[in-house]
Amino acid sequence: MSPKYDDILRYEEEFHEGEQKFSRKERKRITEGDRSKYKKTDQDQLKKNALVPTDSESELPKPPVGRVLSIHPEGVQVEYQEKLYRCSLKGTLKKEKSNFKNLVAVGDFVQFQLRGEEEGLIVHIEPRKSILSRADNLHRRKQQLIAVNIDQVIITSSIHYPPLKPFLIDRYIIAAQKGKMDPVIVINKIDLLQEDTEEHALLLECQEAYRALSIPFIMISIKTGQGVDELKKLMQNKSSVFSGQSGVGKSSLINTMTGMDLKTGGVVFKTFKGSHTTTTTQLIPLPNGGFCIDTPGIKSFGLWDLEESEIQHYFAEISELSSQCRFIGCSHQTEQDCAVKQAVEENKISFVRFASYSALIETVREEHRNR
Ligand SMILES: Nc1nc2c(ncn2[C@@H]2O[C@H](COP(=O)(O)OP(=O)(O)OP(=O)(O)O)[C@@H](O)[C@H]2O)c(=O)[nH]1
Ligand SMILES: [Mg+2]
Ligand SMILES: [Zn+2]
Repeated sequence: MSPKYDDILRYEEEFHEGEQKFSRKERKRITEGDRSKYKKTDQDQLKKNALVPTDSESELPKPPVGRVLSIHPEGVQVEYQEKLYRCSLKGTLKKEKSNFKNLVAVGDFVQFQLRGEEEGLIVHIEPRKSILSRADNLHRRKQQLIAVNIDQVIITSSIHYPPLKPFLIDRYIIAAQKGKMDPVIVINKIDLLQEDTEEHALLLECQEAYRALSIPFIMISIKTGQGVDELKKLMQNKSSVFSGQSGVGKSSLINTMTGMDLKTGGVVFKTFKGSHTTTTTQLIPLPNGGFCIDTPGIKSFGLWDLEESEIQHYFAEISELSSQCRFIGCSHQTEQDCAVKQAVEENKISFVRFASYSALIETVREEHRNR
């Protein structure tokens, strides 16, 4: 690997939980709602309630289906017909076996039973059409859901504070595609870019590589307004989740897009890292149709359930050439007569993408060794 980007191509830091953990006391408060038995009088009350349509065949009330906007220690915030409900999760849902660390996520469509004017009990989670998740640090075999039922992942990075991390971008692309969403790459704080620097060269290399793969690559700045309209257009009538490290400007961008006033934070002077300003994931309607989701910054992004043989599939420019390698199933690492390594040397494949691919192969092998 060329030493030119050595300083920039670091990507793996310790895991960060992201969302604040619920204390035991808070958890107890959330689950309290589950214990009370569903009384007959409640059923009658529900039938009378205009919110609940009646199924004419069974005469049983059909619970309304709302959407999860955010999740708090006090409960799950569900929106239904422009009204907000504070919901808890039915006990039986918690007992269902799943690969997920969290059962319900922002963007979920949920059936809930009314438990008063503004309260409800979630009894069913509708099937999800897409899932953005990452590996949980403690239980690597479990996924932590970030957001669900969304169209695209806005992979948010910045040019400085924190610096651009192509390895992280590539992990996000895989997570997006695995989870059935389109990736969109946004490089924020472009006003801080200095011409003819190492960062500039890296940025141009990334731009060329991702555009060749037909992945939108938007350079943007909330200070100068560059790229803002381009992103707005891409987000219109779609649901998008902003994800990336702390301090890259996710909340600032959402404020610019929506005219909202989400809290934004500075960067820790000593480390140039963000200060983890956003602490909860939330779904926000867009003024001209569509939704966006703000998420807390992540420190690293572990991919869930990724096999070595699968990795190449996510690097189209690499898999395209592999039929020309001498060995079938060449991993393009130490093998002889490797067409991919040759292409990297000839600058036909981006060196940054290849470095990222190789790092992923190494990570997955390492994980297998530790299993
Ligand atoms: N120079 C410059 N600074 C920006 C830009 N966008 C955001 N910032 C600054 O970057 C800092 C972090 O912005 P936030 O929007 O809080 O970042 P975030 O990604 O939401 O961070 P977390 O909530 O911690 O994950 C703030 O001080 C913003 O003013 C930009 O385009 N240019
Ligand atoms: Mg934020
Ligand atoms: Zn090869």
